[in-house]
Amino acid sequence: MGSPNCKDHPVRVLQEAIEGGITLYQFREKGIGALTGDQKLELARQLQQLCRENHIPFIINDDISLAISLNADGVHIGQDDEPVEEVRKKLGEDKIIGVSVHSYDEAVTALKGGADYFGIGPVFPTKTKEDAKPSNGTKLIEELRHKEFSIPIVGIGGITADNAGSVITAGADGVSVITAISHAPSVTEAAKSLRKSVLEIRS
Ligand code: TZP
Ligand code: MG
Repeated sequence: MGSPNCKDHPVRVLQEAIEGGITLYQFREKGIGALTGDQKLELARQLQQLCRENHIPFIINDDISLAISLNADGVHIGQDDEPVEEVRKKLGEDKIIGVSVHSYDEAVTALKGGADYFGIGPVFPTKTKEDAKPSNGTKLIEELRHKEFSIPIVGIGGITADNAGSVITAGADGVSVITAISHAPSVTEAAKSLRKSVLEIRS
C-alpha cells in the first residue's frame, strides 16, 4: 500500500498491520494524490525503517531507482515495467524480484528472467488498481501450481479474510492485500484474521 490507500498516516497503518502479523510489506505509492519526489522518498524511508525494526522485508512497487537508492529488499514489477533480466542485473542476486503475470507464457518468461515469486490477479474484483485487468478468479494460480512452478505464488485483488482461503486452496502460497487491511475499522484485527484464514488452509 501507499498513502492513497490509507485513512490514517501510512506509518501508523503499517505499524498496526505488522502488529496483526503481516509477513512482507510492498510500498506502492500510486493513484490519486500519490506522493512524488522528496515526499515519496521520505515516506518510503520511514516505512522501511519500521519494517527493519520488525524484521519484515520491505519491497518497492515499480520504482527500481528508489529501491536501489534505499537498498530496499526488493521490487515488485509488472509486465509494463523493465524486463526482469534488466532489473535483476541492476539489483543483484540477493534482492527479491516479484513479477505480476497473467498467463502461463508470462510466467515462463518471468521465471527465466530471474523472478523470485509471481503475483497473480486480480483474483477478485478490485477498485484499487485503476488499470487492473478483469478479475480472473483462481484459474491461473491452479494452472501454474499444477505445472509445477516451485517459486512462491501470491494472489492479489479483492482478497479478504472470507475469500483468502480459496486462494490458498487453489495453490497460492500467500495473499497480497491492500483495502481489506488498510480500510478496516481495525487494521490489526483485519491483518490477524487474514493471517488466520491463510494458515488454517496451509496447516
Ligand atoms: N494488482 C492487481 S489487483 C491490485 C493490484 C495492485 C490491487 C489490490 O488491492 P485490493 O485493495 O487488495 O483489492
Ligand atoms: Mg507495475
